[in-house]
Amino acid sequence: MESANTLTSTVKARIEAAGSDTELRAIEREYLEKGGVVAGLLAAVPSLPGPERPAAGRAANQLKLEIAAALGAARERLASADLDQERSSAGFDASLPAQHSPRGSLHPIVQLTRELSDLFHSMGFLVLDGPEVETDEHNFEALNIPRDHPARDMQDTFRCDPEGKLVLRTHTSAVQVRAMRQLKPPMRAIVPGKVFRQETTDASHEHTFHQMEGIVIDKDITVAHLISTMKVLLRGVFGREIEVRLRPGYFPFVEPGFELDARCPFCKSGCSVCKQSTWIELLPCGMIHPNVLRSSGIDPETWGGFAFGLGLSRLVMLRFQIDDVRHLLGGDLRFLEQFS
Ligand code: FA5
Repeated sequence: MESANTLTSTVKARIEAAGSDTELRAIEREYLEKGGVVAGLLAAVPSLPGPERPAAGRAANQLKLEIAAALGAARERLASADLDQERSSAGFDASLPAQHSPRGSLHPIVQLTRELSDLFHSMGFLVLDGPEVETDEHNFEALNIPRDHPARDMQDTFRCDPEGKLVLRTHTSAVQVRAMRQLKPPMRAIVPGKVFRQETTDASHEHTFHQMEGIVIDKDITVAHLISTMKVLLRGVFGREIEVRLRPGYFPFVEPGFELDARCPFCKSGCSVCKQSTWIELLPCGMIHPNVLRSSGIDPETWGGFAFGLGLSRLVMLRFQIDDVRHLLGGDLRFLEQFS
């Protein structure tokens, strides 16, 4: 106890006299760390006569606490002295504006994906994900597009292996198959995601772009359900009712298949966005083909449904009035900073 008491005053005096953090660190190491003075005192306690041990243990622990507190106070004292010195030295101007750290922002594709996910979630849709490297089976075969089917030419494919069993998915429709195999009908889901096609790029075509698949499977589903869901989608994106029309479209995994056009939200009598036609070709869709349901173990006699494949990148372009799809994934900060 005696040595603990003497030590307390010696070490406190040393701490108070210390003029730098390096000196404080040295004291800390000497007294508090493994093999230090306090550890030595504690190790000596068991060798004392029994009745003296509790008080000696307490004194050693008290010493430890007091040294730690004195070190903390000394560090604060040094920090505030540094600040005072900085303030009083020439060149410090408290009236200068503060430096702001640069702020990031959400990519427009992420912004729209989140909005649409919230919208569809509110209608009971799951938001699903799937792999970007896909099997040929999920991307084509199970979607009623067998090998050598001419429809494969509609989507130039990046192949990942010489046998062609793995591909970079050419559309989010591949996840339709995964959803149908893993979930039981009735089901509703959307799948936003990146897709890849080996094609020459221009202002409206990228080799890597985003789509959002939608799939609904239930009893007694009709084209009317499809149209009304698409109208809700467009109202969500453009903030008002948008007129739509269906034209026949061919996709092997839907029957009948459609191309849904939306009345141009930017003009009344024609503009560059709608190529003077007042209609914008927006999303392919259709009623899920019975073969596709069957290939995923769903009985087409009982269940039916619709699917759509929204060109998310193109919708982002329309929504934010972006004139070239290649800006989206170009990584140019001057472009991205406009969406903060
Ligand atoms: C498909 O990918 C079908 N899977 C869509 C589908 C789903 C139909 C469900 C029926 C039922 P398509 O190849 O047309 O279809 O592509 C869909 C959309 O992706 C197009 O309307 C277009 O908006 C967009 N798109 C296609 N190619 C590109 C590209 N190179 N760059 C940017 N967007 C593209």
